[in-house]
Amino acid sequence: MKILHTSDWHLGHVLYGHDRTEEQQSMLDQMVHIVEEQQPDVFLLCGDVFHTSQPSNMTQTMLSDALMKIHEANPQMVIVMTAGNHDSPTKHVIFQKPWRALNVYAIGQLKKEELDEHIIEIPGKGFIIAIPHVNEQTLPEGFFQQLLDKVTERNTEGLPVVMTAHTTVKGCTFKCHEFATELTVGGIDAIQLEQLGEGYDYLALGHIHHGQFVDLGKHRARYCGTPLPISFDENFSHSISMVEIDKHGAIPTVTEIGIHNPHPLVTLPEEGFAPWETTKKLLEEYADDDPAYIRLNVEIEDFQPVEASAEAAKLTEGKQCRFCTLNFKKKADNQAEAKVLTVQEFQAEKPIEIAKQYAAYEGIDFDEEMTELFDEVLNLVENDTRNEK
Ligand SMILES: [Mn+2]
Repeated sequence: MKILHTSDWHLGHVLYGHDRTEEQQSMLDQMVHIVEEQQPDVFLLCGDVFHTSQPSNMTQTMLSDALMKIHEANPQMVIVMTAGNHDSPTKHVIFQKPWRALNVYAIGQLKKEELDEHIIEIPGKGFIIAIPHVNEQTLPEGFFQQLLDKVTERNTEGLPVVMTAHTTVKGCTFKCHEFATELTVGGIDAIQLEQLGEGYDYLALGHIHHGQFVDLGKHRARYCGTPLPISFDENFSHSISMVEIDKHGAIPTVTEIGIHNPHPLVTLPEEGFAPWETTKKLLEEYADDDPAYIRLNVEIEDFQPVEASAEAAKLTEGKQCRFCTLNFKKKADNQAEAKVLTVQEFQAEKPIEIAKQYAAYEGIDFDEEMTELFDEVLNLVENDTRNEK
């Protein structure tokens, strides 16, 4: 079975007030072309079809036109489209019935009582267990395993089994997401991969925008990532994943097919931060005919430069690029922040606090890992001192 795995299209996404229809249309055209060339058996769109639960009329038309073309590029292909946390689960299924005429299965909500609604059998090819974004709290115990067991029962020919999910799996790379922690990304709490059950040959994941395998070495569970960057922090390559599985139990082969973005998201300077005058110069020198969205990373001494946004916008006049936003970072003023301690104060201070002050003075980020390492060293030293006594 050959599967095209994609997710997180976020159609209708607007970047700092700039309309992205042109890029999104280009991405959809590339999808049609890939289907035409690759002729997959299944096309999986694993959630976050739209950026908002209230997409505009134009955005909805863009999706239905694209589905039509994707279908025409390979009419036998089964298209499975699940709702993500950005989609409205009820709006997602409005055209569920007419879409079936195009071989499209739209899955919006969890059907606890009608498990078969989630199982799509492709005769002689394989099984798809299609699960949209689900709320962990309301999920019945062992739901995923229940579905997998049901398919195992039906799968007498030993055909490949593929499951979809739109969620955060513990241990994945999520750095491109704002306000994310190990425990929650994009408003979805991380769950253990094991909670999604056992018995699938490939788990097609959506939600995390950085493409990656989440079970290193096994190559069975994967985020395909966004085909177009949604934020400036998604500064990695964007693609769809072409997955091939011979039979049930076989290891899938995954090939990434790149999606070209005609309007790349560019940060100036490329690495780190630079003073305002330097950043302005970089923007001024940016190629006139290079269509891109620009973010400026500016290092400041004390105050943000007055009218910086207006000045940056003015510098892009006559250029193809569009100015989006400024990121300010204060230059670490080490001397001023250093605290002077008396001998008594120094002796009363905990070693970790002194280490933290030293790190701040040197401009070193004293993070969780540093704290752990410091505790380890401190333990060793304390043990040694005790032994010597
Ligand atoms: Mn998303």
